[in-house]
Amino acid sequence: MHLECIDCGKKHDLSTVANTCSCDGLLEIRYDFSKVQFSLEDLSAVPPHVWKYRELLPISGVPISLMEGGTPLYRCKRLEEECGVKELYVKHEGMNPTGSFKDRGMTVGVSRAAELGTKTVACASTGNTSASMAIYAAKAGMEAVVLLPQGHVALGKVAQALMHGAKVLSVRGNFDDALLLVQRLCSEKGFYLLNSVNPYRLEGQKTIAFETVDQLVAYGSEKSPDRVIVPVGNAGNVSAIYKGYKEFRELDIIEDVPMMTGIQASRSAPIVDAFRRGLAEIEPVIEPETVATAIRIGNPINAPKALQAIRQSNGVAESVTDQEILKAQKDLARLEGIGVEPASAASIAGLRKLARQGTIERDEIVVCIATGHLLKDPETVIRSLSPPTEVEADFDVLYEALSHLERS
Ligand code: AN7
Repeated sequence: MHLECIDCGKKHDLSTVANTCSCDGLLEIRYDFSKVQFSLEDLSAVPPHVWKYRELLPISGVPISLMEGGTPLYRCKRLEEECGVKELYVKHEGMNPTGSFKDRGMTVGVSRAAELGTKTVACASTGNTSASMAIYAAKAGMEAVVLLPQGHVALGKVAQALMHGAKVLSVRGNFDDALLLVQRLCSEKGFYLLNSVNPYRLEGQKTIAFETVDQLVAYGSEKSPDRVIVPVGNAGNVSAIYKGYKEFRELDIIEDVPMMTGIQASRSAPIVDAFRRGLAEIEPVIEPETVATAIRIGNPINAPKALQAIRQSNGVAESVTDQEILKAQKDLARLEGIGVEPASAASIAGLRKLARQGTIERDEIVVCIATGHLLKDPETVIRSLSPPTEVEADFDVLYEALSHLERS
C-alpha cells in the first residue's frame, strides 16, 4: 500500500502525513491487489457495514467505529416508473450513526488519526462533516475543532457538533473561507485535518460502492449498476464511490464501472461548468448560494478527482435549481417514504432532469445516493411546507378538519 499523486504520479510512503504531493496534487491510497485476500462470496454471511471490507481499507489495528455503514438500499418503483428507467434504487446514507455518509469516512479518518497519536482533529464543514468528526473524536477521546460558515448550517448538524463536545467556531465567511483557514491551522499549528482532502476519509466512503454491489446481488439484480447519481459539494464522495467501483473491477468482482453522475445546485456548480466547457480545472464560484446548505460550496477541493471520475466513467455533471431540489425532496418523502435533507434530494432532481433529457436511457439500472437524513434540516421543511392545522380540542371540530379524507 502507498500514496500516489493523481497529477504527477509520484509515490509516497504510507508514513506520509501530508494530504497533498510536493506538486500540490491530491493524493490517493493505492493497494497491491495481488497481495489482497478479498472475496465477496466468502463474506456472504456478513451483513454489509464499513469494516466488512477491511481488507480494502488502510487501517490494520482496531478501528474507532460506531457501526457505520450497512445503510438500506431501497428499490423505488414509483419513482422508477415516473422516470422511465429499468431499475431505480436509493441508498439511504441518512441511516448512518449521525445521519449522513460522512460517518464512513470519519471512522477511517479518526482511526488513522489515532494511529498517529493525534490529540486534536479539525475540519471546516457545511455541517455534516462536523457532526461526524465530533462523534468519532468523542469515541477516541480526542479534542475536535470545527469551523462552520456562519448562518448557513442546518440546525440539526450544529446541535450534533455541540452536543458531542467539539469546539465550534462560527466563521464570518462561507465554507470555502473556512476550509482555507482550517488548512492553515492544521499545516502551521499541528492539528490533524479531517476534511475530504485527507485520502483516508475517501477510503471509508468508497465502501458505499462495495455495499451497493453486495446489496444488488441480494436483490438478484446486476452486480453493478449502470449509473450512480451523487450530490456534489466538496466533491469527495463522487470520487470515493468511483474508486470503490474501480477497485471491485480490479478484483474482478464486477465487470463495468458505473457512469458516475455528479449533481450540483445551480448557483454552486463549478464542476458542472468545467464539465460542460471541457475545462481541465474549475473556475471557483465566489459567492455560492443554495437552499441545500450542505453543498453550498464554490471551490471544491476534490474537483480534479471528481472530474476524472465523471469523465473516465463516461458519466455527466448536471445542475438543478433549488425549486427542483425541494420538489424532489418532497416527492421522495411522499412517494417512497424516504426522508432526506435538501442536498441529498439533488440526486433525485438530477435523475429526473437527465431522464427527461434522454441522457439517462430506459434500460439503465440507476442508484441514487441519498447522502443525509431529513432530520438534519427541519427548518427548511418548516419553511417549505404548510404548518400543522390547529384545531380546538373538540371532536366535531377535529372531525370537520378531516372530512375530505377517504374512509374504509
Ligand atoms: C448531505 O459537511 O462538505 O461532494 O462539510 O453533507 O463529498 O463534499 C458536506 C457535503 C452531499 C457533498 N450531501 O459531498 C460538509 C460537507 C450532503 C453533504 C454532500 C455533503 P462532497
